[in-house]
Amino acid sequence: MNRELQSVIDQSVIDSLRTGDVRALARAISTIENRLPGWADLLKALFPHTGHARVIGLTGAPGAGKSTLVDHLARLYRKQKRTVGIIAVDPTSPYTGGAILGDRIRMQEHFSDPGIYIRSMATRGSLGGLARTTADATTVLDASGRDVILIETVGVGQDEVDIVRLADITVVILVPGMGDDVQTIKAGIMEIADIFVINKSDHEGAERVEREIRALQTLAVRHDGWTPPIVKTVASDGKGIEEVAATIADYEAYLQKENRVLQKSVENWQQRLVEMLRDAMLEKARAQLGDGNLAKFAAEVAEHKRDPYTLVEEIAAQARNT
Ligand SMILES: Nc1nc2c(ncn2[C@@H]2O[C@H](COP(=O)(O)OP(=O)(O)OP(=O)(O)O)[C@@H](O)[C@H]2O)c(=O)[nH]1
Ligand SMILES: [Mg+2]
Repeated sequence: MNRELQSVIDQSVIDSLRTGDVRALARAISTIENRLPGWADLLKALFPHTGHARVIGLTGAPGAGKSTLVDHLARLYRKQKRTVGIIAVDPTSPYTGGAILGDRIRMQEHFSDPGIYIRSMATRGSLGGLARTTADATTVLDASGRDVILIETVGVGQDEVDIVRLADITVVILVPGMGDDVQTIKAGIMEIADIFVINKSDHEGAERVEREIRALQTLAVRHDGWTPPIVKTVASDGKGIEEVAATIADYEAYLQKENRVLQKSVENWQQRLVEMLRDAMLEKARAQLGDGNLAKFAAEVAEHKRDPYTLVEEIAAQARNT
C-alpha cells in the first residue's frame, strides 16, 4: 500500500474514532495490537487528542473479584453519564483459565450500551509486550473520548506492575483468607496502591487483612503524604462500590489540590520513555543481528570462542550506525 493511501485511511479511522464509533475503535486497537501497517502513524496522530481520560488500574490476585468490581464501577460511571473503556488483561496462569470465558459472558451484558467499550488483551500473541500494547490501547481509548478507562490486571508479574504505571489511580484488591499473603504480596504492588479494596468481605478475616495493611502502612510513609484508604466490598452483591468510587474521587481531588497530576504523569512518562527506547533500540539490534545469528553467537560464546562483552559492544555500535 502506498503511503498516501495509507494516511487517507488513517485519517478516516481517526475521524470516526473521535466521534466515538465503536467499530473504528476496535479496528484501531487491533491495528496497534497486531502492529499492522500504519500502527505507529496512527498512534502519532492520536496522541495529541489524549490526556482527557482518567485511567484507573485495578490489580489483584487471580479470582479476587477484579472483573466483578470493574463491572459494577463501569455501571456506576455510566449512571453519572461518563463514558467508559475497559481493558481486561487476560490472565496467563493456568489456574485462572476459566476466567476469560466468565469475563466474556459478563461483558456481553454491556454490549447494548455503546458508552461502555470492553477489550480483552491477550498475553499470548501480543507483539511487543503486554505492557506496551496495553499502553497503546489506552492511548486509543483516550483519544476516542472515553471519560474513564478501567484496566484490570492480575497483580503478579513485572508486566502487571508496568501496566499499573499507566494509571492515574491504582486500586489494589485483596481478599481475606490468604494466610500471610499480605506479607508475600510483592513489595512493588504495595508501593503502587493508591487505594486498597478488601473484596469478599463477606468471608471471614477481612478485619485481619485491614490490620495487616495498616501495620505495613505505618512502616512506609509515602513521599506524597497520601495514606491509601482501605475500602471493604462485597463486589458480587454490589456492596461498597459507591464507596470505592467516592474514594477514587477523593484521591483525584487530592492530586488536583496538591498539584500532583502533572508530576505523576511526568514520573510515569519517565518510565515509559525508557521502556519505549529500550524496545526501539532492541528492535534495531535485532534487525542488525538478522535471523539465526543470535543462536550462532550464543553457541560461540558458550564454546568460549568469543567473549560476550565485545560481541554486545560490536552489535550495539553497528545498530547505532544504521
Ligand atoms: N463471596 C464473594 N464472592 C465474590 C465476591 N466478588 C466476586 N466474587 C466471586 O469470585 C469469583 C471471581 O470473581 P472475578 O470478578 O471473576 O475475579 P477476577 O479477579 O476478575 O478473576 P481473574 O480475572 O480470574 O483473576 C466469581 O465467582 C465472583 O462471583 C465477593 O465479594 N464475595
Ligand atoms: Mg477477571
